[in-house]
Amino acid sequence: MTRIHFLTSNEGKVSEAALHLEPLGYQVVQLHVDGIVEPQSDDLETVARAKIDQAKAHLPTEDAWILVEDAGLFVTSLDGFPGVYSAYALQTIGCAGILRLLSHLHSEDLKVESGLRAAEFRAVACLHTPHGTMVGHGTCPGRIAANVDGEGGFGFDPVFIPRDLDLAGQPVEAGQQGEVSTHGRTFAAVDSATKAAFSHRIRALTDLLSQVPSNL
Ligand code: ITT
Repeated sequence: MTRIHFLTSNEGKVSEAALHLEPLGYQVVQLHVDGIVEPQSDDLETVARAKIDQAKAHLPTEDAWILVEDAGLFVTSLDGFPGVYSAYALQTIGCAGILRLLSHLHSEDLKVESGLRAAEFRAVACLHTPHGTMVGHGTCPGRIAANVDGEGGFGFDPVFIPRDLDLAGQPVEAGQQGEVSTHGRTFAAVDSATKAAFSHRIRALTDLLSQVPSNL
């Protein structure tokens, strides 16, 4: 099994990555490095690459594979906020704060897949190997729930409802019904295998792995 050192402070991200990568033959271990600085940037890839560059000085072994994955929640009617500031927004205003920021919307808009509540999770995964650095991107379109819902997951999961998926696993248009659905429940109200079918993180990792040469 190839071991992947996942540089992150977030155990929820490690569990989701491990659930996906271990059946594919990768062992995922969490890597803690003190003093990693996130640059001020409005671009997830810039942040992920900067973290990889800093981590290179702390490789557990010379040929280690290091994974960084940066994600954020982008709310359309808030011009993409919290986006790259998601970690800070979660610590300060939290899920309830996101709901408050949208509380001026008409109550009818809470019921339907309203464009006003549209949001998406985005993730960029960056893998450093001795053979080069690869980057994968993933998104998960959806909307912000009317209320906090569910006990599972982490971060903004309790306020995010993903769009349904079609038979090919692709998100359908906003407001359309698909073959795969959380039936209006948030990511925090479904099990981890269900979240994985929709997840920006899993999409970013899949994109990333498609670039890893098969002879490595
Ligand atoms: P590291 O940077 O140490 O990896 P982090 O928790 O800060 O950990 P991100 O920068 O990727 O991770 O995420 C920014 C915020 O967005 C953070 O508060 C997460 O909890 C939240 N977030 C990321 N992915 C999420 C997901 O799948 N579901 C819910 N919230 C998520």
